Amino acid sequence: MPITPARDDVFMVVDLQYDFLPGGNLAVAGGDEIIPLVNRLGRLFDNVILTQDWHPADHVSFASNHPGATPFEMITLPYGPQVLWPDHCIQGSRGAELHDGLELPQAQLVLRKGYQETVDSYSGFQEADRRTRTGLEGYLRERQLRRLFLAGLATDFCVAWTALDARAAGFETYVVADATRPIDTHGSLAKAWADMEAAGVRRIAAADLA
Ligand code: VGL
Ligand code: ZN
Repeated sequence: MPITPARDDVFMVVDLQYDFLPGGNLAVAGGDEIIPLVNRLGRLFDNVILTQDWHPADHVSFASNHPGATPFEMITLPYGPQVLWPDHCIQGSRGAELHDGLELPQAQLVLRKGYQETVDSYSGFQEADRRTRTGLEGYLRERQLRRLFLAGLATDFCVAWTALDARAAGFETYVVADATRPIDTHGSLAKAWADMEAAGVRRIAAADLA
């Protein structure tokens, strides 16, 4: 039985920005392949929201801001472990723009995250300090949206953290696996799927939606 999106369901498209696509500063392999699928899925939903990674140039997650560090190294920050990344999604830069090929004209919210210099934010719901809220939960509740369907980049970071926080907030949460692509560093992909499964996130394929 296909899953048919209802009026109170929402399709959430995570970080489909140039820096995460081939040619970008933190390119996710095959990231561009999901765009046609995301566009097709988007047409099934009345409600679409987008997230946009949005960092200041001096962001704590950039290896370039830690003398001697190299990208993909792990460090410990006051709020816990942090992967250091190449500079990416700098506010106002081309790499931070949403991909032009996205055809989601009905999208209702673009939620920017990771804008605080000292805290990363993979999740659309809360920052990596695990306490600063973005307002997304309140937005979804005020609009009485019920089930979340997630696609975008990257499976094991922004998609997974958003899905886990959606579950923690009590939303029925689906990840459309083939409409995502992973970074996979330090075992992040296997851990992300294990954590999502344990939290009750449902893993589906685009073909399950109609
Ligand atoms: C992401 C690493 C750093 C993501 C964002 O969108 O998954 N990954 N910033
Ligand atoms: Zn980022």
